[in-house]
Amino acid sequence: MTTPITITVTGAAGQIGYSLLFRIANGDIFGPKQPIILKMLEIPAAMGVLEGVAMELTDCAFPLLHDMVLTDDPKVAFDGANWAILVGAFPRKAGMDRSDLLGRNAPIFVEQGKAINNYAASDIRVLVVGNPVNTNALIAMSHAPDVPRERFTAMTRLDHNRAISQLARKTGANVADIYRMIIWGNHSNTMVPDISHCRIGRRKALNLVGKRWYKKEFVPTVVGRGAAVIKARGASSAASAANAAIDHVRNWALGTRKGDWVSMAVPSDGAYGAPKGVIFSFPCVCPGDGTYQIVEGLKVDPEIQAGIQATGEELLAERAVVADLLGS
Ligand code: NAX
Repeated sequence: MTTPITITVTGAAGQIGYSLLFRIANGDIFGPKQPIILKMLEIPAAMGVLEGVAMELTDCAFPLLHDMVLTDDPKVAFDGANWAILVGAFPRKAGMDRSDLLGRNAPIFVEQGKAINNYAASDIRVLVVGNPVNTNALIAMSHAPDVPRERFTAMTRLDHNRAISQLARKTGANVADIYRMIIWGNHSNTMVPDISHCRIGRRKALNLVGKRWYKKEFVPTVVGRGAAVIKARGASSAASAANAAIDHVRNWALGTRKGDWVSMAVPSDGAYGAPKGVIFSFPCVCPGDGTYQIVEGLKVDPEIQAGIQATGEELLAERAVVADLLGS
């Protein structure tokens, strides 16, 4: 039998967890032949709810779900983990600004970075979903000095998927025919959705939709989509966020499609004028062996370049807020 993959999910009793766990157990990341061990981390107060989620996972009788571990101890949760999806974080409450949220959530990622360093499997790969994702991933990475830095990533895939869907709706194309979308930078209002390299079949997307639509409709819709979902649903995106996490990990593990790339927030090496030493969303190609490469050599429009600069500055400011909490 194939050796099971151990996947740790934090914040497992939350709303994203409730969509994510069932899809992972169903084989939506690694396919129908790969058994899975799910390790689920929660805070003590949410362990009762997590028990209920685990009961439902049991009741699904997923053939691939080899074992489950429910815990409030990061050591137990990350022990032997091959993949970690860090969803658990405190949500932003009324009156909190971004730096309050950073300060509130940073200690979670200090502790989890250390536990990943000390207990995870040697091939551990990490996706951070809990906000503010880029800087939380930076904090965790900085406390896991024995794990190669490129194993820490943060999620801008929901923004990427939202952007593809908006473009598909506008042009009448199928989402599957849209290639080479980019989200640059921070998963925040400064993110830079970029369609200047997008192709729909053989045609350039920008020629089909025009720059005015891109600026006046597309960018505000993509950037404001999270808030629009909250307004409509009374709760933040959950199933679509879980879906994006699955897309991110699946592509990273099994590869991106030929001729295409995906947006992943990864440690910046200064490519495209992004600041070094932050976790920045770039177009990435994954060959299917658990690695990724930032796409090189793209010509960047001056307005997009200015956006890359601004979102990079925001990430540097976030890093400054948590400077005391960064490890090596
Ligand atoms: P919920 O509040 O429903 O669930 C979060 C769960 O995390 C709770 O059950 C809580 O008990 C748990 N938790 C808190 N601290 C923990 C810790 N130290 N260890 C383990 N678990 C812990 O939030 P949910 O809607 O599931 O969202 C989770 C996170 O995803 C939030 O930070 C949210 O802002 C972020 N999102 C990120 C998105 C992205 O595109 N990157 C989009 C969706 C979402 O907004």
